Amino acid sequence: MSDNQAFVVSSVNEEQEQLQARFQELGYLFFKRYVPDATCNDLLASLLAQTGQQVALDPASGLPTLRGRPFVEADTDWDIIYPRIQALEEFHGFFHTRPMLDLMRLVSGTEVFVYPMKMARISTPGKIGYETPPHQDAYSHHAGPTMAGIWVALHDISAPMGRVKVLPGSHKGGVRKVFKAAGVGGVQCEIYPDETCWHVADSARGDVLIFHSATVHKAEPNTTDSTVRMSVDTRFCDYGAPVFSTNLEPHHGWRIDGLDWQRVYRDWRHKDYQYYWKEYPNLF
Ligand SMILES: O=C(O)CCC(=O)C(=O)O
Repeated sequence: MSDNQAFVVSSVNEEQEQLQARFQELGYLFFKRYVPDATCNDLLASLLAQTGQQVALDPASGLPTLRGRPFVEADTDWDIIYPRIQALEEFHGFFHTRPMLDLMRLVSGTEVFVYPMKMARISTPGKIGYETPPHQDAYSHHAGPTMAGIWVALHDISAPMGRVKVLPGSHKGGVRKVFKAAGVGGVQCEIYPDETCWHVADSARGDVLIFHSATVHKAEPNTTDSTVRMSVDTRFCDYGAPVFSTNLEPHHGWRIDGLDWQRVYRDWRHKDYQYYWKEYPNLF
């Protein structure tokens, strides 16, 4: 039984103390249309261009549409597409742009460190049961309390497309036991019987969700016939907080042959965001 409630919407025009208090209370902040349409469209087009037409923009709906076989993270098709996406300079650079950094600083109240690992999510239909199970990033990224996730909708996302939902206030109980699970990440955390109220909402293109490292969150299944949900996310923390070594790799670099920074950086035009963490003072 679930009694979902809508995300509480935050605005960058609110007082910083108010935003931070809400973040500490709910464990997340949801900002409507923070990222401009043009930025989302360009990034989405670049991601789609790496799929070899397996996912393409439907001219009628303007939404990514599955043209080939369904796939999920770590499937053969995904393993071919994902290294190409990881190699995109604009995908990595996006999280280092001024507006994105400003938003992270607003929530943190201090200078931030953006994790090198950047994630792109491609949730296709036809893969029910493999969606991201409930988990806490504090466990999966070995991170402390100032780490947070920042997730961006690259197009409008409605319920059947597989939205991301959070368990409000769940960060207050610390890091939970985990169990093996099907789906992205392979583990799920314990959910207590009284935890039936998730916060979730349809997203518009450019909506941003920021969630505390211990906030339980998960993805809904994509139950559409052909629409694909695409979003991007990364992690950040207060500058100087400890960052675990696994976060310094390209996402899935640990299991896809040749997916390393050398490969990722091969065709980049600038060096600004290459190996920028090497000087970071608190890696472990
Ligand atoms: O977008 C998704 O499907 C999953 C996002 C997520 O769980 C995360 O960023 O940790």
